[in-house]
Amino acid sequence: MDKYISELVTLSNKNRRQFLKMAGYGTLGLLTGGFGPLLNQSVAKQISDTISETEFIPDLDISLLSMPGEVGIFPGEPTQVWRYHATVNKGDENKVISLPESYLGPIIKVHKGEKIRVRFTNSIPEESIIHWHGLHVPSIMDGHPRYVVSEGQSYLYEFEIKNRAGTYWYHPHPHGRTGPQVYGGLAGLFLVSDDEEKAIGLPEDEFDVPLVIQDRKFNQDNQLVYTSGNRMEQMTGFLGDWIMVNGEPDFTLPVSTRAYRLRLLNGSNSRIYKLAWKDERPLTIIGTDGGLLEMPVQREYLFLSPGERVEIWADFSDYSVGYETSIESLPFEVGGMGGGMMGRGMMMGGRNGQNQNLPNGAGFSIFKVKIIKYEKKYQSLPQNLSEIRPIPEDEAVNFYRPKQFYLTMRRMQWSINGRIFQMEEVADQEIVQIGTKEIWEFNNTGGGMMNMPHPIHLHGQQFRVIERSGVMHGGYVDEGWKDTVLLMPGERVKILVDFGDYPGLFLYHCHNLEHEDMGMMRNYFVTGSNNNQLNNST
Ligand SMILES: [Cu+2]
Repeated sequence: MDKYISELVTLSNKNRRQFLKMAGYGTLGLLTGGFGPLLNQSVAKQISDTISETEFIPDLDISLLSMPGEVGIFPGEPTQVWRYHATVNKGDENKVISLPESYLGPIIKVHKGEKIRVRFTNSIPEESIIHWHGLHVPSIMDGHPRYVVSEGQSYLYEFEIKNRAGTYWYHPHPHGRTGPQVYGGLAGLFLVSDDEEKAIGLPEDEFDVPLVIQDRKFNQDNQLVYTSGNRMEQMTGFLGDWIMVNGEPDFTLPVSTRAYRLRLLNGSNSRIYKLAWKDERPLTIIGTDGGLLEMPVQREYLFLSPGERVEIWADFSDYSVGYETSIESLPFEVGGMGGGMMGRGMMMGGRNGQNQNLPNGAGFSIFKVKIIKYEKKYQSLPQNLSEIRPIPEDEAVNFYRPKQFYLTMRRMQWSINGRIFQMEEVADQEIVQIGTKEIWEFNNTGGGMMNMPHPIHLHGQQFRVIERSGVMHGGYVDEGWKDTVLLMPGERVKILVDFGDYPGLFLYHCHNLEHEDMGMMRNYFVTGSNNNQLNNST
C-alpha cells in the first residue's frame, strides 16, 4: 500500500500540472460569462489562443461544452435538457456531427492512430467531467471523478486513439451525479474506424446507423422527470416509461431493400433490453463493445445492459417495400426482492409509482423499421470481420487464483466486496502490476434478500470474457472485446484483462448509474511505470 501512495502522489503532481495548464483557460470561461448556446467560433478561437501550446499536435481539436438547452421532443413545450455542444478548432469538421434535433451530444468520428484534443468546458450548474467509455487512454484522460471541474471551468484532454474500430461513447462521470447528468442528456457517440475495418467493406454513410436506446419519463409539461428519491428507488435504479432512440420517442428507421450496419448503444441509466426482431428472424451480430467480432454470430435474442454496445448486420434485401418490422425488448425476469418477481410487475419503489408502468424486464417495442425504398444493391455479409488477438489464459499471473469480486448488498447499499467508492482508496486486491495480465471473477450470487442484474464496466481496458457460469440466461454476446459485462442474479463471470501499459488510477463499477452513484464503484491502481506511455499524455 505504501508504494501505491507514493506513486499516487507522483501522479497527482503530474496531474496538478495538467490543472495549472487549464487554470487560465477556465478563467477565460468565467470572463465570458459562461457559454450559452450562442457560443461561436470567435469565442472558441479566443479560448484556443489562451492555451499554451504543447508538443501534442492534434489531428482533431474540438471544444466541447456541457450546457443547459432545450429540444422539441413532443408537441407543445420544449424539453429542458443538458447537452454537449462542440466546435471544431482544427481538423476535419465532418468528423463532428451535431444532432440539433436531439439532446444527444455530437457524434465524434476518429480513425485509429489519430491524436485528439478536447477542450471540455463545463457550463452546467454543478461539477462534471467526461469519461470516454471504452477508450484506452491514460489515467489522467479517463475522466476520473477526482478531476471534476465546476461550472465555468475546463479540463483539457489530449490522447491518441489506440482502440480498434468500434462504437464507443462519452458521458459525464462525477461521483454521485452521473445518473442525473446522463439522464439530463449528456451523452454522445465516439466512433472509431481503422484500416482493418475499412478493408472489409461494411455498409457506410447512411447505411451505417447509430441507435442510442434510452428510457425517459416526462411530466405533463414535457419536462424530464428524474426520480430516485428514496433508497428503494436507488436500489432498483431509474426506469422511464418512454423508450427513446437517438433522443426521439416512437422512433422509426426508414430503410431500403439492402444491408445495414446498426450500431446499438444502451445509454439508459438502469434499463436492460432483451433485443429481438419482431418477425423472429435471428439477430446477426458483427460487433460488441470493443469493435468487430472475428466472424458474425447469431442469436434469437440478446441482452444489452447499460453501457454495452452491439453491432447488428440487418439485411432487408428479401423484403418488399411497405414491410414493417421492429426491434423489440422481450419480457424477462430480473430478480428482485426475495428473488424474482420484478419482471412480472411486482416492483420496488412502487409507492411513488416510479416503475409502475414499465418495470425492468417488461416487454415492448423499441423502434420500428419500415422498408420505404427498393434498391438493387446486394452486399453480402463478410465472414471474416476482424482479427482478434488471442490471449492465452495461462499468461494471467493469477491463473490459478482469479481475484474475486462479490457484488453485494448490505443495509440498502450496493457494494463490491462490501466496499463502496472512496475517491482515492484502493484495497490491496485492487493493485495491479503494469505489464501483467489478470483474471478477475465477478460474482452475483450473494445478493441476499435482494437480487439484481449488474452490468460491470472496467475503465481503461478492453477485456475478454473467458467464462460465464451460474444461471445461464442465454442471450449474451461475450465474444470479442468487452468493457461492460452483464451479470444476472446467480451468475459468475471471469474476465481476462491485459494491464499492458497505462499506469495509474482507474475505475471499475456497476453501470446501473444509480448503483454507481450510490457507490457501487471502486478504484484499481496500475502500479509501475511505462515511460513511453507516460510521455504520451503530456
Ligand atoms: Cu448494479
